[in-house]
Amino acid sequence: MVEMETSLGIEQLHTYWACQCEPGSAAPLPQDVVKTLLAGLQLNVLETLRYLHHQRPSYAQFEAWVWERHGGELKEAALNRLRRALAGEAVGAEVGDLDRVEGLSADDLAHWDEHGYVILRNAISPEAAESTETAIYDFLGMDRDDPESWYRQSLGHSIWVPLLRHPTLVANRRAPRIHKAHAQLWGREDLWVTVDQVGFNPPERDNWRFPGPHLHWDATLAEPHCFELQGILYLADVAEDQGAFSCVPGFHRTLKQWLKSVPEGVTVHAHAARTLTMTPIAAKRGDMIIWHHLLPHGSSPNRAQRPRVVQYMSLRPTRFAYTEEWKS
Ligand SMILES: O=C(O)CCC(=O)C(=O)O
Repeated sequence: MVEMETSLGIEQLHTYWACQCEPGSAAPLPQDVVKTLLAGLQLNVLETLRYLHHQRPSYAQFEAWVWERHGGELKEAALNRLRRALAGEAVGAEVGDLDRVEGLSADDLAHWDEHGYVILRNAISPEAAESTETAIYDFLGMDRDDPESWYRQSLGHSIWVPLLRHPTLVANRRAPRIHKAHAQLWGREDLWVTVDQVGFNPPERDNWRFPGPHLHWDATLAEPHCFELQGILYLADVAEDQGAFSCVPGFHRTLKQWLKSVPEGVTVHAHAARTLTMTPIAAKRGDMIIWHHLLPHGSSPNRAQRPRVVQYMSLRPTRFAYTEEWKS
């Protein structure tokens, strides 16, 4: 058994570290607790796993690394909220009282029920969206108005951009309207925001073809099918042909039945690619699309004139139902 010395005072973080760095020394945490732990400490899942597996740090080194991610600015109040939530206490919204925040309308909620996605208009202000868009161009060393610059930087052949903690990204994660809309959909306010990367999907040209993501699920298809949300924030207007987020609306209601129609010997993904058609979702600068994780979804080729620039984020409560078995 590994001794726990801690300055953050979060027992589950020690367990998480032990499971990654000294396998077999501790019983794994439930998946929802891991997600809450990492989101509550504002850690990105991939960067954390990479650090633990490549560096094999001591627990003290791991805690020091967690502090460094935030320039030492992990606030005691935020840590306390996380400690209390992980101990099973009720906690409120991260961004304070949501009662007077305008969220999704009755029409939005009806759209959600039918289609499994909703556009949260003005999730952040157009000004905030534009500053984030600028931060992403700066990070990439590109000029918004110089198409040649959009293809200069090598990100590998990918639309993902590993920018995680620019102050504008951090501020967007705290947007009250985003927390309110997710609280309405989850039916609770004890939500934790993921620290996800951003996206840059430039117009296709001869030496740059859309690399995906094509139609996929980020959810297990094993039953029971549980509820979870995913989200994308448009940082500039996106037209349908501009690399828009795409999904199969309403599929959360028919997935179970559809799975029965997959022919013997054919994979679910091959059958989906052959038989399902995604709808591209246009929206404005500052709008957020929130979708049910059972909707097959992906991005799409950009056949317009300007790049699509986005920030990804998901909000989840402290504890939630999930299915252990992974089936794709
Ligand atoms: O970037 C997009 O439009 C799609 C994002 C996506 O596929 C995902 O977040 O899983």
